[in-house]
Amino acid sequence: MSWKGRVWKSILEKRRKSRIHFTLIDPDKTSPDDAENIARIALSSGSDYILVGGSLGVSPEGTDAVITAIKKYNVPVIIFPGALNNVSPRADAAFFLNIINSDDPYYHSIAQVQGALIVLHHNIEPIPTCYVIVGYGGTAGYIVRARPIPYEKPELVAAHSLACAMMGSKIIYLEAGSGAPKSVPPEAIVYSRRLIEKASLDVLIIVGGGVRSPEAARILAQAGADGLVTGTIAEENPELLADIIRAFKGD
Ligand code: 1GP
Repeated sequence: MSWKGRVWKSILEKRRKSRIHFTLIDPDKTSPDDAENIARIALSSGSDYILVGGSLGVSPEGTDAVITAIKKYNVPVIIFPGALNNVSPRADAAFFLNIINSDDPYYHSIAQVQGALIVLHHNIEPIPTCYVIVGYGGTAGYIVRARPIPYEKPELVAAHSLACAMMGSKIIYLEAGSGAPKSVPPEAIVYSRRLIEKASLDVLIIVGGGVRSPEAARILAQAGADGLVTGTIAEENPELLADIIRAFKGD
């Protein structure tokens, strides 16, 4: 079954019932066989969507092969592009990114202009997403020339989130970077939510990077995150994934 054109609607429907978990698979680090295995574990652990993307070494062929393997399961696959070579016609949807704290104009307009035509021609559902890089930032932060917002400045994260919401993003993705030593601070979510509600705007806040324990996931949920993205844990400690998802969803 194709999810094309129905992914955003399904995210909203799912959120009405529960918080949402996304499993990130990096086609550079994961073979198609491993991707299929991770997707199976993720879905049986309660994950809702598979994100596919990476910042380095990702080829169009590798992305296609990984998505084809995941598509054995009836799960929406969303591209989370590190670059245009992540955009695959096999994907159902794409986080169409505005990297709000990149210092590089390429990531504010040219990448979107180039990507828009590819997304349209491949009939991929675009989900306008504002990407806010906090603290560690990781490889993604380095590659996109982000100026990561210090962990100690949650009010600055919130000001970015408010701007994202005012510019019409449907999702705000607060990113500490894959493998970050600590996740985005919970205050950043609390303050973001407060400002966005004050402005009477409606946007989902998802958070990712460095979440390795149920306790860390619970703290982010209690702070008001709508969605959690994890990547590394499914590769390194898949037996922990179900507990992390349960803690985040509050089941
Ligand atoms: C990276 O936020 C994601 O974009 C996932 O990070 O690999 O640390 O779970 P982890």
